[in-house]
Amino acid sequence: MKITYSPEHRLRSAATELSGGELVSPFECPERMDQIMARLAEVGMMGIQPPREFGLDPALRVHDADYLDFLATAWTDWQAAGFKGEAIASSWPARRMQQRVPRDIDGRMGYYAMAAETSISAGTWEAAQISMNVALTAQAHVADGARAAFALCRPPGHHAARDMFGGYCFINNAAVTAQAFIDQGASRVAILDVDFHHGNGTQDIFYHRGDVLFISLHGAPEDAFPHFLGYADETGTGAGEGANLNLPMPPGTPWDVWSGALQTALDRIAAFGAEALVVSFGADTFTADPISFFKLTSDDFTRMGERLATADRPTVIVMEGGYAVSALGLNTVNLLQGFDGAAR
Ligand code: Q9C
Ligand code: ZN
Repeated sequence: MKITYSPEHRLRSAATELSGGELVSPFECPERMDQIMARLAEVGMMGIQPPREFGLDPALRVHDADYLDFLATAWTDWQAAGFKGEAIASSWPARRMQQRVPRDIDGRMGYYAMAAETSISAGTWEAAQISMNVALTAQAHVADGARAAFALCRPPGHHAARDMFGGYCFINNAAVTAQAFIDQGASRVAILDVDFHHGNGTQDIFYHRGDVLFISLHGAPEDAFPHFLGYADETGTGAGEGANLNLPMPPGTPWDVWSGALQTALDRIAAFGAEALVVSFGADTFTADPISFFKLTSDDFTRMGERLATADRPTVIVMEGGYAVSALGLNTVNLLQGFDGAAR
């Protein structure tokens, strides 16, 4: 398994997350990567590659230009407005309101945010671009013939839509990766999202397209963030009809139920005839995750890796969430070892 990583993820070091009416230290923190890097060293998974520079063109293939311009300038504009804290959205173009981009930075924050927990801070935009480069470098390894690669991305990406940030995400690394396969000539690519949360951003980006199959296993929207997308009846539209599959599950879901949904997903990927597989991997399905409600064990992540390998496609695994920080290294590396042990 090729692994790509940059220590420059630390440029994303927000001080605040809005959680339960308080500003808390963010769940999505730099220490997450330290735990994974330490476990990789412990098991002797070495030869970790730094990212190459790809510029902004790959991001522009799945995000709107005005959205990326906003991300590039939001922190500067927020500071120029004289605000003391990190940039946090507080008003939205909600039901029966105008969907027009305001001039004021407070208004633009709300226009481009899909949730308020995620602050924009110094270095966020730089880290998001580096995270995308980490994913694209892994994609290049697989495009060059590697069986699989792991992109140790931070910040994560799957909640980032065509024109929205939130859920700790800014650039959709998995979407950029899938689009890179398409732009290099693949006619069908599958994205399998096994993060606890629904990959609303990835679904949004590919909902109208038949060339990218999106499948998500996640906490049901009635009970879990992002709350407003991820229902089973969202099946795609136009050319994308039938190329979106949501498999929501209730609180307390254990491996024997979750793995049944995984098999449904793998069967669909085989039937679709995907030429490459992008896995949005979050370890927040773990039983001790502080913000999630599935019941997977550390050993279940080994089984998950084994099962993902049975898809038998060139595979890029992209890091998304996982907030039980002290177990994150074990759980993530279990997944990689499970995959490597079963891959042909
Ligand atoms: N009080 C990812 O796993 N809501 N994002 C948190 C906590 C946002 C998760 C509520 C969760 C976002 C990539
Ligand atoms: Zn998640």
